Amino acid sequence: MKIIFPVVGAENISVAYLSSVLKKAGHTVKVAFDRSLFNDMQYFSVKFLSRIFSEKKRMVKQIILEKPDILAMSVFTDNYQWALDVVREVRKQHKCITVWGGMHPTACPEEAIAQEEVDYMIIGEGEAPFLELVDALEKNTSMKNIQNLWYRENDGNIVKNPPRTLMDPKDFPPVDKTVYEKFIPMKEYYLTVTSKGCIAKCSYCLQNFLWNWEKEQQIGKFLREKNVDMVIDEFREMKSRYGIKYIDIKNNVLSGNKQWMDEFLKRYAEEIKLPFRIMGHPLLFQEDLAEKLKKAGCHHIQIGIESMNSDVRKNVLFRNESNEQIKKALDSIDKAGINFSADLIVGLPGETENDLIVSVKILSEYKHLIRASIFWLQYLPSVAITRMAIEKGYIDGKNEELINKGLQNNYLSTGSPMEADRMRILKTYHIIFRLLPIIPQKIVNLIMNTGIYHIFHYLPFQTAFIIAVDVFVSYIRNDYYAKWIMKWYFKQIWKHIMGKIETISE
Ligand code: B12
Ligand code: SF4
Repeated sequence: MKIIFPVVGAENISVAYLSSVLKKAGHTVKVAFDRSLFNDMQYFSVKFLSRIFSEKKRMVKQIILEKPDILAMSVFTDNYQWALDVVREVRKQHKCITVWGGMHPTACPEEAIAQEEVDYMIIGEGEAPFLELVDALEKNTSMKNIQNLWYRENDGNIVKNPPRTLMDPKDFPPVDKTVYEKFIPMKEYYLTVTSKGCIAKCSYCLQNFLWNWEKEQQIGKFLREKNVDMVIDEFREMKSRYGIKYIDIKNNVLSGNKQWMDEFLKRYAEEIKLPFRIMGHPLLFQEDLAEKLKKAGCHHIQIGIESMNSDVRKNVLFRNESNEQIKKALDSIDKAGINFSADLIVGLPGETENDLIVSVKILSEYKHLIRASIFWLQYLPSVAITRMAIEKGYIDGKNEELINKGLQNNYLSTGSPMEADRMRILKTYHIIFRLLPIIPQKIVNLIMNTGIYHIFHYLPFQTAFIIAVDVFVSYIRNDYYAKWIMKWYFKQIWKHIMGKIETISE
């Protein structure tokens, strides 16, 4: 069968996994890519520019020309409306079956299956059930025993097959990166994940939902990691195929296993020898991990701090690390000499301006902080913080509907709805955080103690200013990741102007 996965904004790794399994079984798989510049749900969000640079219509036209049997939608909350729209537009001119999967349908299955754009829906892991579904569609056989599958029968009845056991990480398929060759310059930036699950289950994160759901369904172990051989083999292969120069290991956290990390870092340093970027957690850095990472060539650590108010962290975010542990982690990274970015969430219930001032002052101590990344609290469906916010009346039923329909602003722009005044105050801090990596500590203290920073409150275009500061600071601090994205953006804008945007893979 011919299957097309429409993808928006950034590379979607799930699709690369599913593609390799489907191709191995003899199906034709393509990716239709909508760059969605300036509304990519990943880097920038500037509405009026996104309209100018939209390529969605061109992508839809291309899908129709390809006449797929199946449109396969990999859906997270922020692309849910985009996905519904793509199916509607394609089906106006080409009738095809749709199969939906991914984080949003798994977390909000009732919402998704109620849509007429959804024919079949796979909750949880998709590799085996998708293959079984395609087989059943081809042979016109029963779907009753396909675990993880939900579908609508002719009489409108919804069949909800039970979930299946989670995959053993040894059986994770190889990634099929060929579907992205036309769109992503893999040579400069190779994105990968080597595990599923996490060492934590923070209240605002989808891992919170997955942990509860997988436990309730008793379908297996939450944190699963590929073995070191599999990971090194993947990197070696991609190095020789694409000549990759930089690897971003985007696992929720690098690993939950000290032995794995030791073995991996040793072999990476000997066999791969490329700069790499990882996701860290303060609790991983209580011993000598930072030094080991440095020795292995780690170039950048993205670490979640989220808030320096320990009560908010514990009771609202369900994060158990103490302020001392956070400082110890940052000290060790700074001392090892690895550049790092610190993630913070703004808009948290219970967090005060004073807490933000404390965070600014603490982060200003670190020489190797090259980015303080601000994420706006976005209530995701089916996670603990969202339930808590509903119970406490921070959000009402109407907002819950927006959440489940993917209609909130994402956490790069302004997150879940909040009062305009509060948003303006938080944007003021957003600017300060963004400036931190280029201001000496003494000046930061002066700015914060005298209150001069309040002038940012009166800036007419705070968002534009934030973006400009971001670009400037990324260049001054030589932030490889941010610079790569900007370079890619310029190229895409140029291609758009020249009418040379590609929207369908080979
Ligand atoms: C790597 C990663 C990224 C990478 C790659 C994106 C990607 N989707 O691959 C990058 C950095 C680009 C990214 C960006 C974003 N991400 Co992200 N990302 C992840 C991360 C850490 C791993 C995802 C992954 O690839 N896992 C490996 C794959 C193989 O497993 P999987 O995702 O579970 O996929 C399986 C099933 O879901 C299913 N499946 C998936 N799609 C489909 C489709 C069909 C048809 C079928 C049948 C099955 C199926 O089968 C897959 C294989 O088993 C997850 C957290 C997590 N662990 O899930 C967050 C996560 C998916 N990201 C999230 C978010 C919010 C984003 C952003 C919107 C945020 C942002 N602004 O940065 C952007 C979106 C950008 C974009 N335009 O796509 C959220 C989504 C929450 C939600 N409810 O939607 C997550 C869950 C993290 C969180 N906060 O909780 N992300
Ligand atoms: S540590 Fe990060 S990925 Fe893990 S549960 Fe917390 S927020 Fe999610």
